[in-house]
Amino acid sequence: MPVTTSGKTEQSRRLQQRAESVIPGGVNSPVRAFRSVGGDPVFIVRGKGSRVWDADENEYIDYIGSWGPLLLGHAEPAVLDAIVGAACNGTSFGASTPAEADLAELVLSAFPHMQKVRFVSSGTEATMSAVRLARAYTKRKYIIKFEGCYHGHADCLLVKAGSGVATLGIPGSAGVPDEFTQFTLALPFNNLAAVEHAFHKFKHEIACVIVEPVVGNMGCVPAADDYLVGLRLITERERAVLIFDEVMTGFRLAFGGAQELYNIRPDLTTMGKIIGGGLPVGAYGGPAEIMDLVAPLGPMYQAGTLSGNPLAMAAGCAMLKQLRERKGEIYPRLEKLSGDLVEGVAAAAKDAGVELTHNRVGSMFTWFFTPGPVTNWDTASKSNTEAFGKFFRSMLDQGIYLPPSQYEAAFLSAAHTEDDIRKTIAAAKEGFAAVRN
Ligand code: KE4
Repeated sequence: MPVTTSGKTEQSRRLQQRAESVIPGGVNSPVRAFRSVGGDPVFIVRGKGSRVWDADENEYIDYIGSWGPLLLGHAEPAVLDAIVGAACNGTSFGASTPAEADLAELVLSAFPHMQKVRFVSSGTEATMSAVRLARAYTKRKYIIKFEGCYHGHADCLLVKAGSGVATLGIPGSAGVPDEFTQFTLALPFNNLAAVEHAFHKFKHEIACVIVEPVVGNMGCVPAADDYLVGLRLITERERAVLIFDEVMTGFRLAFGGAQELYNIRPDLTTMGKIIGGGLPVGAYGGPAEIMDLVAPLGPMYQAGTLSGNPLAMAAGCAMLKQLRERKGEIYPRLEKLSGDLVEGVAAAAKDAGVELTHNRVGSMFTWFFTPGPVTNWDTASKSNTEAFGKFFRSMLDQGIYLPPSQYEAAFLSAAHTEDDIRKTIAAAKEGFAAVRN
């Protein structure tokens, strides 16, 4: 199916001006503002499969996929049917519904290390709650996170964070008193010696280590060999909680997420994105020994008006049932198509004489405008973001919608086709020419 772009942007520009008058920056999440790539944000009006259309009727091959949730592509029929069916019975009750245990059982079937799971409405809520739970369980104060990793915008985690914080080049956030982050240790990713040093210095005071097992939020950065095993061994020895933040990787890298792919058992797992099928769902889970500390069973409080919302549960169940039934087809296809795409674009960069390195795990990937290798924030942040901006805008003009930041992962869906990949590689050749000029 051809990608049709009118090149017009008047409607999106008009909508942006209107939005800016009533919403900070005209956006409800900063990365959508295109601040690091320049130009006007596009306003999307609909999506289907691998494609989205903006207010000026430009069509795009979409590699954002709502920042990860849409592993099956936009407007997946089974998910839509589930949402409509649930909505006909009402939208929210503030009471327990059968669908919550339906989704919980589906999640636990894919993550056997988890005995119980609690649903919330965002990844931020999931990680914030998991850190609170780790502190309650260990009765310790300090937490370890890694530079360039992003775990949502809870105060204690907005330290040297990736994603939109890195995109905007801000150290953390205004409004977070030093006292709120004094117990947060931000260490370099892929460096076990730094973790050992921290545990030596703060012996018996560190509640948890929270990590993206494959980082998406400084761009895609895989863990070095034995790094995750190292974190597991150190946290077991030190009796600290290991939290795998699988908000992005859960159900994306495998049906059982990164912990299946790398065969590592974390203590707690946080999730989001895919488990909501595009509706607001987050989750945190782990062994009953830890999870039973969560109110009303235990003293660790966490709550939410729309937690377990019936429409979100229905969408999540439909999504995960599709993945469970089709995983033998979906994950190998994602691996093949993603590999063809990432290698094809990298070859185009080489032909154009543009310095580029690429990281990919399954269907999440990033092309970094730096010679590389990119293994942590220090190396990722050496990327030429001006060159990335030129490439992004050229690709957008050609109907290819990449994440509007060098420090974000791009995503492929099961709805993408070989023809989408061919078109994207062809567009990249022009994109690299734009970078050269
Ligand atoms: P949310 O609160 O945005 O649902 O989830 C926070 C979060 C937690 N953990 C990981 C690993 C995440 O990637 C995220 C959110 N991801 C970003 C994309 N890099 C969301 C996009 C945005 O901020 O608009």
